Amino acid sequence: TSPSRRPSAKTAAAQVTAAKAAPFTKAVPAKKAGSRSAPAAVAEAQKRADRAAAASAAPGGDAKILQLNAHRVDKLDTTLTTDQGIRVEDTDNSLRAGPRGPSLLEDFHHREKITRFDHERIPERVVHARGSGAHGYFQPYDTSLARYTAANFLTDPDVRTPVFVRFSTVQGSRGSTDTPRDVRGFSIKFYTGQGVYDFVGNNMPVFFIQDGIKFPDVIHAVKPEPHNEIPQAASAHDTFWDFVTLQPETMHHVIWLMSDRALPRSFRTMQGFGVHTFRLVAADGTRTFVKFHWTPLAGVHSLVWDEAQKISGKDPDFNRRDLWESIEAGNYPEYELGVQLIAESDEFAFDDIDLLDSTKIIPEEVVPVVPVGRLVLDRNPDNFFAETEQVAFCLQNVVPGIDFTDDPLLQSRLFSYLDTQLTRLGGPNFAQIPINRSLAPVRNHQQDGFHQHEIPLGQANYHPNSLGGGCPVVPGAGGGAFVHTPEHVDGIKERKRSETFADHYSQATLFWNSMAAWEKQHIIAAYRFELGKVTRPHIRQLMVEHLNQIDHQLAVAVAAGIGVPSPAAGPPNPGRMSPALSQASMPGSTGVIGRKVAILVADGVEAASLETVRDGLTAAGAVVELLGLVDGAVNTADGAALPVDRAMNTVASVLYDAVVVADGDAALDQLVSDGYAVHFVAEAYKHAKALGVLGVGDRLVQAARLPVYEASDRIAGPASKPSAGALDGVVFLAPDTDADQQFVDEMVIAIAAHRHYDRPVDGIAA
Ligand code: HDE
Repeated sequence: TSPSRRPSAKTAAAQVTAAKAAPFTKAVPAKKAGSRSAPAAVAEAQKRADRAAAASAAPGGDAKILQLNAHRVDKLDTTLTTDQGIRVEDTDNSLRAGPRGPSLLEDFHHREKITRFDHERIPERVVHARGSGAHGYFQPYDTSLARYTAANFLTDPDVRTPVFVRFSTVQGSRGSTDTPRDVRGFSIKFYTGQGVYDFVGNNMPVFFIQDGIKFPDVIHAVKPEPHNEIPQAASAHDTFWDFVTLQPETMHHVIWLMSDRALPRSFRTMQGFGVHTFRLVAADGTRTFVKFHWTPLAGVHSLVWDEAQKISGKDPDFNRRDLWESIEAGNYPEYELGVQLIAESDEFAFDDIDLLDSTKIIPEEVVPVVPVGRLVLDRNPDNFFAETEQVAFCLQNVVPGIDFTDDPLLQSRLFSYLDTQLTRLGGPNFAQIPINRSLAPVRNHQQDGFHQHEIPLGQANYHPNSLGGGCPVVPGAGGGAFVHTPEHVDGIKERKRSETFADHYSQATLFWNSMAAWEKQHIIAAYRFELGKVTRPHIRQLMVEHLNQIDHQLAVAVAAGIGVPSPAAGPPNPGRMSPALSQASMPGSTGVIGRKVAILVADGVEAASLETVRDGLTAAGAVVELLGLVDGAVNTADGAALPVDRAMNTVASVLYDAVVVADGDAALDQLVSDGYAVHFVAEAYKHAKALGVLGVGDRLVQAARLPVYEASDRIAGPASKPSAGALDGVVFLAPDTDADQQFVDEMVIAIAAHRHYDRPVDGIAA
């Protein structure tokens, strides 16, 4: 893909001369490789390579997809063979001495088939084992970052860099549910023309610990307990809270974990963060601290905890399915990259934040997030194992223009990711696995090891050499190489945490203060749930004392729910807020694209309003499904057969973003006497979802004893209800009116708002 970097015969000859002339211990300077190696020419060539690598105009895929195509195998219209290509006679019966006789060892097909099966599994990731992947691309908006970074893929709007993204949960095993209360991973492999850049982030901007040496401890504590391997994918157990209460630096991340951020509605509706402070390095060497933010265009939305738990049973693949189906339907998930930039000279400009402390954010009100580009996910993988399971993210994979900082959490990660792939993927050649392969050429003297796929030519497998023309040439600093930030380092060798890392509570307080009332309620409920599962009273007690350091009201509210005495007044809460932290203050989704809406129907349903609503919501981008009491079709009031998409009992309200009850007296006679249908609307209401009620459909609302009925009664009364109107996300279409389109419009607004948490839901049994 980058012929300009491959030495021609002439260049090679020049290098031989150079190599002979130069002492062998010295790298062959790039400038001897010809005029192309002048820095400007190298940069120009690099730009061309980038554009070529990223050229995505070809139908059928961008450069990465084309590279992967060489490895794709289609079984259609082929004949069954062994791994050696020998055609197989029969794969259903093993070779035996007589039909009832013993199996014969010489049956190589039998042995090969079983052996291959026996070895299908590789070790799952020690954390983030459960994940889902997608292909896509990244494109910067403009050249605005060029002042800060030499990384072309961030600064050239003509470069569309192919990416592979993997989202994950942290705690659970590979087969665990998608919706535990957990952090989500947000990893992106950029196949840039300058080599592979891996972004390995999370959906929360801070981390549990400040020093990587504590990582095994925090992960051991949160994973299933060692004696009985219980509970799976859950933090609500003694070992986690024992660790948390004894390691107060966890407090900030833990309050994020207790918030709705731990329950994303979809991978399409969660943010991503680089967590650490990184560095951008400009072509002239200027360095700038940077924090990376990804913001989804579909809005930042979450589930509620009761719903998340039920989804774990009804559809444990909820997030994975949503990602897959959205991409299949052409509703491509999109995220905007934003950066917080801090001049190197401002490293110590923050009184209360050490940029090297990953348990702290820099509030957006202090340093704004500047949008710089977008990420689009537009293709599902062809094979889960080959791509999503084998993709190997390594934090140390950076390209020129991006560099690390001394954050001690980050520094441990620089070691861990490569190390873990050696076991997980069975040896050092994992970068040759198709999904991990660079688009920029890879040439070095690293060799051999398990699963070597390349056949290196020539005799010289060392540097410096003259036998191989001095190749590969070491391009050096002026030749587009990655150069570690030159930096003066001076210090006493000691095991000591910086005093600037000592504050563990004030940003937890900042987060708490910034929450809307309903977000605070959810956080209190989460602490009560989690600590309610903790069996040791001293751990509950200690946690309440920590919460008291964050906010007294929070501590009192949690204590009241877990049988712990109310604490004495804690330190004063300074009341500082960062509005950008609240999901309530974020821009919601711009519409209902990909939102799932269930319409409940039964025999005798009124077809006209139903069809307007279904077609209107579908046109707005929602995925609308008709649910019958049984599968097949229902007869409309006009006697026509209307196919249903699913039987109600095969799904549940928790799998939808909104529910609409259709019109029709006969249909309602059946729906109100079916407990499943009654439960369906009650549960959707309880989970604060948009609810649409067509005509006499409000009989189901009454049967579910939803307070909205009385409230709307109080406002207008059923007979005088406006022809269409919404109340706390419940949209009515009064009987015998033709405000169907107005109903659709109101419904779109109610669904796009995501949830309606002002409803009085405590008394609803669902
Ligand atoms: Fe990871 N982490 N991590 N981590 N992490 C892994 O690498 C580790 C941390 C994150 O989709 C492992 O390939 C250490 C922070 C994601 O494949 C392992 C420390 C953040 C993924 C590892 C951290 C992350 C991983 C396991 C503390 C957010 C999934 C399998 C020093 C910024 C990547 C693997 C994927 C995976 C180590 C802390 C994010 C063991 C030692 C902070 C998204 O190498």
